[in-house]
Amino acid sequence: MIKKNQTLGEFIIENQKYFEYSTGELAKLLNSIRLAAKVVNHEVNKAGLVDILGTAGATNIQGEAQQKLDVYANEKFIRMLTNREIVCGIASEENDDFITIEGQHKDNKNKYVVLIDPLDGSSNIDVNVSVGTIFSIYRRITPVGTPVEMSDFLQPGNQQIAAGYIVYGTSTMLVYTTGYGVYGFTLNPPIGTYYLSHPKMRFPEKGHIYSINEGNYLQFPQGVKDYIKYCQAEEDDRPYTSRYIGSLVSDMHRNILKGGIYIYPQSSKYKNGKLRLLYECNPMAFIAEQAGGKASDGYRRILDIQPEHLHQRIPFFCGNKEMVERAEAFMRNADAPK
Ligand code: AHM
Ligand code: MG
Repeated sequence: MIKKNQTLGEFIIENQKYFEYSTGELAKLLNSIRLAAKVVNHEVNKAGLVDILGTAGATNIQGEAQQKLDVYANEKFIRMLTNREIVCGIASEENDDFITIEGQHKDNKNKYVVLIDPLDGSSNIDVNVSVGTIFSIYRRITPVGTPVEMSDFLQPGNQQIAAGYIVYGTSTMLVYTTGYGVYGFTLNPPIGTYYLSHPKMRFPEKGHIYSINEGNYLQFPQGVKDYIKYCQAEEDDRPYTSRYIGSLVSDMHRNILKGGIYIYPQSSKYKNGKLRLLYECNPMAFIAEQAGGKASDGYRRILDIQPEHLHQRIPFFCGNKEMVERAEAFMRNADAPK
């Protein structure tokens, strides 16, 4: 039964019966994510106060400067999941390779792997703009009790068991799905408890927001340019509102609640878009579909794409079903022989 103001802990326990393979492991896993998120939230909140701002000097595998808080969040999530011995492998956007959790206890019978973007949008931290964590959970496909392999991580998104995000915004929220709808919980900071505040999150029937980095307009494919012009036209219920935070979690969260489309397309600069299929697009696509929306690379359903490597990028069109379908139609039209 769904009771508003239920705590996340209660909700996870009460609803694990809906989870096909449940043995309590998934509940424990979600619990660890919730705990790590609290710790990271605390650190993100005081980012302006302590000397933790700025780059850590290292660059991640994509050659981007890593912020200190990325490193911090990465360590916290990995440590929380590793110490509690509830997963058999972790892949993080911040690590070149996946982590095998097997050596420490050879009886590791855990079934789940976690893929995580520990702090997405981190270039926004030093200007006090919301950032987020994105996670995705799969059941391993190699035999339990053996070290995980690459194939456990390179599963199409339609195999996800659960996915979610945490938005460190004006309030901190954890939003997740296990394939039975999307539920949002808001953190009450003094008590440190998340309460169910957004049961059964759904995109509104019609969306009126488009979110895209329009500064790159000239680099976009013709279909995207045409769709932007469609959004801006003074016809029917348009022009739509343009809103772009530049923090995927926040842009998606707002669009689910208010109705809109998020696009990070391929461009002359980013041939395959910028976002990562495994850490960003698949979990967001699962959540979007569970909220009645749609996610596509402009042509194909994101969740049906077979990943080829851990840090693969993919163009991303995600939001209200009708808006994504219209954007896809513009892509097809632009490609059609004239
Ligand atoms: P990150 O994983 O390095 O933080 O990059 C992902 C972020 C998304 O949160 C955001 O939507 C996008 O990059 C913004 O990119 P841009 O500044 O090119 O518009
Ligand atoms: Mg990211």
